[in-house]
Amino acid sequence: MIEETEVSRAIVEEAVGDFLDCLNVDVAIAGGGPSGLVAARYLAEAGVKVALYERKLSLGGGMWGGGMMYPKIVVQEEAKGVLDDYDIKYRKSGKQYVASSIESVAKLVSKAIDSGANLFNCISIEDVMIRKKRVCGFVLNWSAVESTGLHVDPLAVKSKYCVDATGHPLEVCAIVCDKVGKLNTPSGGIMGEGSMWAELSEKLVVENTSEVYPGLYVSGMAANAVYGSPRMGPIFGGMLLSGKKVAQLIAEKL
Ligand code: 48H
Repeated sequence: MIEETEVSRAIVEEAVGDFLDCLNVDVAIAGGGPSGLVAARYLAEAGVKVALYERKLSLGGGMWGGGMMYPKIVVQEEAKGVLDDYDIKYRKSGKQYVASSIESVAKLVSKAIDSGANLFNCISIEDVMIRKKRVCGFVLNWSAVESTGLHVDPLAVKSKYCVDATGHPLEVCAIVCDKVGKLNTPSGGIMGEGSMWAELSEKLVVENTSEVYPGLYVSGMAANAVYGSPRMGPIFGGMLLSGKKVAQLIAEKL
């Protein structure tokens, strides 16, 4: 027999337990697109306690839509090993590889979960905490609060390192830049995303994956947007490699 109030209790108790378990983590990631999901998986596999917060109902970010909603992504030779590591099927097409965007998202999410990373959806990062000139956690709220514009105060989680994996709008870097005025970029600020140049962009997104303020790393499209590098269209190798790199950089420091 199913008792409705027992269903309610089970859901609330479990969900609150998961939230409480992540009040203090090693790494908190903003954004559950490909770079954030890959970072979460490799960090968790390295024994790091990681929590990822995604604003939307579904994780996967801009990967679902492939190229102009044709549900395919392209990955270059350098990142083929990451596809293999996720058991994502692909076909060679010219010099590159093509995979299903839907299968890719499903497997990125699945492997992140299997690795032990804690994934939260429907939560938006709306601010950061900074102590002694170092980012030390996220301030978060339900996305529904954000989208309805209700005046509801947020809650906070602490972490040794934070990652901005919020994609094009690079939201966390923008907040930090606004609060402290200076990032570790050539201009000291957010340099803005350049127009499309796939080959250069794919190289730079990995190079740009770095600590942009003490305690705050940037990965994926946000890394190119903060450093003024170009966009690349539906090529996702750089996102996968950037997620892997940010995980390695942080794991080495912990
Ligand atoms: C919580 C947030 C917040 C917030 C945003 O856009 P994404 O897919 O980002 P990446 O860098 O992993 O991948 C980029 C790729 O999808 C892409 O856009 C490419 C390759 N573009 C090339 C081109 O030329 O256009 O995912 C970011 C995620 C999204 O799911 C957002 O909903 C989420 O972050 N997010 N989550 N709190 N404040 N802001």
